Amino acid sequence: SFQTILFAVDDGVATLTLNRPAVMNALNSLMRAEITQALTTLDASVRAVVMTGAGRAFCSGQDLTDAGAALDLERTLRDEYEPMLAAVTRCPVPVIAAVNGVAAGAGANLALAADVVIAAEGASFIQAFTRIGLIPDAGGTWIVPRAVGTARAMGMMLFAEPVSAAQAADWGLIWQALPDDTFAAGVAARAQTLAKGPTGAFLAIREALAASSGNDLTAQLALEARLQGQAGRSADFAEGVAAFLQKRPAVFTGR
Ligand code: T3D
Repeated sequence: SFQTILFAVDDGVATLTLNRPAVMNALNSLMRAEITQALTTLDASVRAVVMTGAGRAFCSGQDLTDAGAALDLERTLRDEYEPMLAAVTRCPVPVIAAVNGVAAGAGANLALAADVVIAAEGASFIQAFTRIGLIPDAGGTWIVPRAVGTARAMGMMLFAEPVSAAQAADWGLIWQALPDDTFAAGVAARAQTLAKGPTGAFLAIREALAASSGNDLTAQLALEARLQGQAGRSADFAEGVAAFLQKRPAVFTGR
């Protein structure tokens, strides 16, 4: 079992809760390792992951009590942050970040690495790094400008101000901001939809969108053809078409 996260599976959905609420779920080495381990050893019954935070924050980023001048940031990023982010972006099932409260520094970028980000209205996203003399890491300089454009990315990063959940949704940084009182139910409903959906198609969509910014249209059409070929050979496609013709809901198995 884990020390810095909670991990529970229910009805096809694994919920990974960052669980150091006294420090706003700051990331230390052990938490990075535990997140990586949990996401790379999922049981076959799991068909969606929800990542969230215990207490009033989602995650406050790097634990600044372990930082100090002695910390080799380059090594930590390569050996600990990169595997953690890869475990999210290459997770074998879709990942929802359920941002229950503030997401700061690497905590913001951990959330933004998920396939779908749903935030409670009281939550905010802070590219906090310049407050301590650093640059955004954990993928922030890749993902944020693609989502919101360079002007907004620069503003967020130079000024390190909180961007509210509503503003983040408006800008296209996240999928949705939900009222605090319907947040948990809204996240659970989305997680069930993903857990009962065509997993292979979901992962192929992730792959296609991730590749799109590095491809020209010709290359992207070729990628779509390859991925759609694969989806077309799935049991879920056969079931989807059969269910449509029989006018009943499809029962997808993720195969
Ligand atoms: O290692 C590397 O390779 C470098 C990687 C860097 C990646 C990064 O993430 S750098 C950015 C690190 N994070 C930050 O700079 C954010 C620091 N935290 C904050 O700015 C604020 O705490 C928040 C905006 C997140 C929340 O503010 P607020 O006012 O709601 O709460 P608070 O009172 O500041 O925090 C509550 C407690 O959590 C407090 O402890 P206390 O006083 O009750 O004992 C605070 O010290 C602690 N805490 C919050 N963030 C961190 C933290 N402790 C350690 N590390 C933290 N990041």
